[in-house]
Amino acid sequence: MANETVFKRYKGNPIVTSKDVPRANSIHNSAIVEFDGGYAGIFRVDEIDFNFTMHMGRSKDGIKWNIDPEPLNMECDDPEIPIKARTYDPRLTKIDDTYYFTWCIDSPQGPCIGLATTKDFKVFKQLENIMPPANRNCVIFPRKIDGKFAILHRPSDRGHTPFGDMFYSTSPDLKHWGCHRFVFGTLPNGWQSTKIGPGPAPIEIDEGWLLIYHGVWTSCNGYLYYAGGTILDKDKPWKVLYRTKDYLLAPTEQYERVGDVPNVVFPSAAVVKDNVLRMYYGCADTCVSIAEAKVTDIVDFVKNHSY
Ligand code: BMA
Repeated sequence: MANETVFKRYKGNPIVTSKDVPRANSIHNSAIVEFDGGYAGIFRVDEIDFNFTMHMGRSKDGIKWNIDPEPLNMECDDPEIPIKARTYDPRLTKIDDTYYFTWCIDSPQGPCIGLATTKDFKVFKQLENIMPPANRNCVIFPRKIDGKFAILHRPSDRGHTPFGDMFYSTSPDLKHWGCHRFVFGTLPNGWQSTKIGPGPAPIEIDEGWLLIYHGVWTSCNGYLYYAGGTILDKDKPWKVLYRTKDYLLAPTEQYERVGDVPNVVFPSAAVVKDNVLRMYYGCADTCVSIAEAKVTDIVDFVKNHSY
């Protein structure tokens, strides 16, 4: 396939389309983890009335999915926390026996970041929102760092955000977030020149944290989304050790080129098994696909194709 650098696309892509949920206009940018001998997913479903909802999905092999026709329900002890608005772009992280789930909420004051936990993918407990508006991308690290929960996130605006840098923040209790550190921003003249944002939960490797992120550039016809890679310092993850000059994946296939938002690959989940990383990514805001690469090959690529 065209322009493959380190990732190889699955021949059966896309693996999830609007056919998988009755009221779906499109299903894309979704979160997937290994769970209970198989896989669990929280799928972004843009419905036919253009409400954006999140639906639970289950799969034995991570490729063929059964997705609930109805959006998932969350419990919350404080009625002031849930905001009735469109929800989208979930990310999932496992810490110990709990799955932490962040997503974007189109609140009346602008996009903000929600947080919920689940242990069984049946009961979801919504907690305090992690970030107030405007912030559109957030993912939690898979373990505490220096004794605190840690996130990467991307402050934004109320619209389609023609800018965007990545920040690191920590919390002792998932309620109070601070110690904000700039991680990295855009770079001129290329696929990551308009904005960047965190993708799947960072993966711990010997050298630090491997983070797959999205980078966006603006052509005369609008935004194009690419996947890039970076290695962050293990103890101080706001320090960037390597960052790709060449992209890891670009929209080149028909299902990435053509859709509701053309020319988008949006990495949103990664499952690692036996040194193979399977990346789940949204395609053209229309469907979900997968691509695989050895973790060691991705790390080598990031190191050897960096600034
Ligand atoms: C994300 C979302 C989408 C958007 C997409 C590209 O940040 O906000 O609505 O179209 O980027 O997949």
